[in-house]
Amino acid sequence: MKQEDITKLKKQSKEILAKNTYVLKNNGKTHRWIVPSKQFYVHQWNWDSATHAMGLVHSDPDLAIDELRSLVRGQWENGLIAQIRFNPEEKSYFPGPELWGTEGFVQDNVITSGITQPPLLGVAVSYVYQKLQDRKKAQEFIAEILPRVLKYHEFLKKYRDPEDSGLLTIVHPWESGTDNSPRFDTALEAIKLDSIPESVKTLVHEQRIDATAGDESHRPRMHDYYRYMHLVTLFKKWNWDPQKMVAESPFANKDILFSSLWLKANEDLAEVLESLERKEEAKKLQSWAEQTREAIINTWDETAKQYSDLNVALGKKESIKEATIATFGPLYAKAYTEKQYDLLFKKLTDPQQFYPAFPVPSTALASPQFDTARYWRGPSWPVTNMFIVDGLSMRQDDLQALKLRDEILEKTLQTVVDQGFFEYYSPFGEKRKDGGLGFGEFSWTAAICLYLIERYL
Ligand code: 9WN
Repeated sequence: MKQEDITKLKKQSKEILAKNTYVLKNNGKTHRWIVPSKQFYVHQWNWDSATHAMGLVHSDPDLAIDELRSLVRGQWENGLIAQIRFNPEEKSYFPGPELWGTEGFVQDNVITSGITQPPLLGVAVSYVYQKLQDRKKAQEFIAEILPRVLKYHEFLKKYRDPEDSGLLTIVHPWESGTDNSPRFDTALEAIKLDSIPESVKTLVHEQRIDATAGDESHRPRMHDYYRYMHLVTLFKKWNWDPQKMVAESPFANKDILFSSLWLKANEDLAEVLESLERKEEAKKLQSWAEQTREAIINTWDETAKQYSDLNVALGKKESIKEATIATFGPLYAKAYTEKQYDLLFKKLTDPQQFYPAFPVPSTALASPQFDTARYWRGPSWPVTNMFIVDGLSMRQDDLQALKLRDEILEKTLQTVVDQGFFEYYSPFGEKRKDGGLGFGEFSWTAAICLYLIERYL
């Protein structure tokens, strides 16, 4: 990459993150957090924030700390750190705070949604702790944040892996972070549209704004949204009972990507605990990580040559064979046998599946469900590329892996230079008239550029 492009990318990334930062003064305290994009996502999102902090720690460490501090501030009594922490000054996202019925769980005046997102937070906390140059600040940061993150991990282990299998259950596609992925289609179709109350459909019709704020062909379809809101309405009726949500939700998925991030977060946090001489806690997290590693490896499907999610809704146990980006999550967590790695590598570099002009598409090109523009059904995303780049780079003596890493890294950064800071991009590298796909001026695209440049260039 040209040095001038790198310099420009860094400058623009910082500007986008600054522009998307909110400052709120409350009871004499100042709170700051970053929204994903002012064009639509005007609140704070869990796994987005983790990437924001990882990108910012090198250039604005105080903002990186504030970002994580603000996210964990809304932690529930039971340990949940939610998918969305709502911004009291903004009304324009659907479903907004008034639709979740979570007021009873509010801590410190922060209203949140009632579900979670992939647990990248632990990875971010460890990374920020490690990279903070001011070590006194690092110790204060970790003393403040670590108890909350550990409590969140206790929540996830207790409620999302009640059978102690090592694989974590998500109860809503939004919890996967890859919301509209075709790997959820069959499970969602089992929720019959005529079983969804008319009031829910009307609400979606009247209030859904993403498809008008953005391009409808990039967003989920109406029937997906009916089901998304149906699940929210059910959980609200169950007063967000975490046990019931897993046992009785018509959508429950043992998710490979979510579990991979869980594994990586546990290992990274175990290292932090180890360095703090908290050996017993470190051992516990390390053993959770090992258990998950083995469980992920065991989901390998020899025919599809990939890891498989498991539909566990209402007592089912159906292995999901859709070819999506989720199968590369284990690269990031080093959860593979060497034989599996070789097959994964082959899949990743196959131009018919996952290696078009701008890899890595969120759904295999050959899948009948592939769609160039609709979110998580085909487009390439910087966040999943970051996992793959980091995952390949863990293979220290493997020249082939490192070469591929450099190529994906370069293509990711170059695409942002050529098309701007979008939410996602066409895997064929084509540019639309205004740039990439989804919403623009996107924070994690900016943060991931900063992180990748800092780590690899
Ligand atoms: C629902 C904020 C979030 C990301 C998700 C992405 C999208 C929300 C939406 O935006 O999801 O959580 O309304 O579409 O799928 O990964 O965290 O950027």
